[in-house]
Amino acid sequence: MERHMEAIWLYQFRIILVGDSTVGKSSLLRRFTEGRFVQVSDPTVGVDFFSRLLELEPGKRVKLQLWDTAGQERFRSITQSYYRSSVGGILVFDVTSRATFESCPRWLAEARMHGQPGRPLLLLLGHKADKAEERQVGRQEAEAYATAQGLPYAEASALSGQGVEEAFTCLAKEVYGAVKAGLVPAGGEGSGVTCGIVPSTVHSSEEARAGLRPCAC
Ligand SMILES: Nc1nc2c(ncn2[C@@H]2O[C@H](COP(=O)(O)OP(=O)(O)OP(=O)(O)O)[C@@H](O)[C@H]2O)c(=O)[nH]1
Ligand SMILES: [Mg+2]
Repeated sequence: MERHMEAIWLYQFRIILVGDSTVGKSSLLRRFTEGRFVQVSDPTVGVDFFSRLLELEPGKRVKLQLWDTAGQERFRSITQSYYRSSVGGILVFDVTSRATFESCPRWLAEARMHGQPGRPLLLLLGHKADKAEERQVGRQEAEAYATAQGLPYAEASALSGQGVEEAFTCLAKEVYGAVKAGLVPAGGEGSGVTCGIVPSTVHSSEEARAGLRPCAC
């Protein structure tokens, strides 16, 4: 019974992670979905997939379908094809590498060009915040850039775990708010939002399994 209840979520959001190679996208996703840091991380080839449930308000859970893209230039065309069906995204740079911050306008332009109008909703993330002495990009500067672009800003470290939960929660709440406000279509073809099962209306695990209850939207 408990296992089936675990599967209940209100919405599923398709989220894409982008940013230069080695900024730590895969490490961040491993920390968020597996709760651990893996020291040696190979460059992502093409695209990888992770998922996790997140409780945004008591009893209101969403499932995040997380697409980990490759930062290497040769995979750009593959990455581009994922913007269209994503409702949210995290644009990651490494706070100890100025070059990765300077690439952000290019990533942003690409997301805006290949996504649907107004989507994906993006969050800018300054990563590897544990390496304070090696910083090349200050928090204020990054925050100012994010604000100018209309994006929320967060900092995190996959190594220490600092700020990781908060960053994903912040983005998921942005998306949830947009869905509730009707700014993003829920359940439409390629919208990046799938309607799930409303926990309060599920009466038995059989119904939950069969997906017999109405959609939340
Ligand atoms: N100090 C520190 N190092 C990190 C952190 N996250 C990742 N790294 C290291 O950064 C390197 C690159 O990490 P990845 O997660 O593979 O980077 P990526 O963005 O997925 O790279 P691509 O798949 O090529 O796009 C690895 O050596 C990680 O161990 C962090 O939070 N702090
Ligand atoms: Mg990777």
